[in-house]
Amino acid sequence: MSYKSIKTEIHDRVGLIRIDRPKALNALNSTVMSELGQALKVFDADAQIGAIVITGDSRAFAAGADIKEMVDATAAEILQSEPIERWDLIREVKKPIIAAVSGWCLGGGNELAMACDMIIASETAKFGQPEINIGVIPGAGGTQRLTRAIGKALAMEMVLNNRHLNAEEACRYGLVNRVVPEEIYLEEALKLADEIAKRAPLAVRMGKEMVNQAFESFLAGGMADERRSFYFLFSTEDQKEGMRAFMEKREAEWKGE
Ligand code: DAK
Repeated sequence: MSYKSIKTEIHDRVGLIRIDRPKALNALNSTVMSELGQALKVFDADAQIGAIVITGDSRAFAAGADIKEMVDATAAEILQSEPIERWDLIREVKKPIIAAVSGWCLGGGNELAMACDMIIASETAKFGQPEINIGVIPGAGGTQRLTRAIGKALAMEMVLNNRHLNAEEACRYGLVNRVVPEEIYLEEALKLADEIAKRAPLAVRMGKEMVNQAFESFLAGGMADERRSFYFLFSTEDQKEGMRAFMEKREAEWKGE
């Protein structure tokens, strides 16, 4: 299968997906989200594949959803847009997914990494939920999974004041599994995926499902509420101003309306 904005490879029993929009710091536009969904489905259905790795490049895992694509969206359009289904699809994948993260891991990028089952970070990884800078909030788990992973105090700072975590902090606070030098972060993720892929497939599947159940009880309600708040913000002037200011490379002027 050939894709436009991602690349896929098979390493023995591991399926690798690389997000491939380096000029836009791998911002997750609808093509990426749609292709990511397709690739995950293909690997999940392939009996030869036992685990999946998602990565970007050394500069960015992904700097968030594509702001240029969202700037003029209305609340109704965002609510009806097909990529929402893609954000949900990752939760349906039965095989373990490891995010191999280097560089920027922001907004929707961090939400994508957190939707994976484990995160291997390079020393240069930087995690954040900067949506507040552009007049919105996280819309794909950034207020929910993040809070569960690192606790309320830090999650508040990240969501309300764009506090970033460096790789060492992200590891200390439980967001990532481990931090390794940039030269080997992908290799390390592939190695971990390969080890898991060789284990008893049904036990791995049940193990993933059960750990997620422990982590995600009550998550669905929280995700739905988060998404409604996110949609609502697309009916505000501040969302338009925030996203336009990003594109025009200037400071936003907030009106609170
Ligand atoms: N979208 C589009 N383009 C982006 C981008 C993004 N998120 N991030 C970076 N780029 C582009 C820049 O515009 C620039 O393009 P050109 O100007 O060269 O054409 C290029 O990538 C390189 O970026 P910079 O020149 O800005 O690079 P710097 O090293 O100076 O800065 C940075 C790196 C990561 C600090 C900066 O690029 C930045 O602040 N980026 C935006 C980060 C951000 O705000 N991310 C959150 C986006 S909102 C949904 C659920 C969830 C979401 C959406 C929908 N549904 C359920 C429907 C998620 C929303 C978000 O993620």
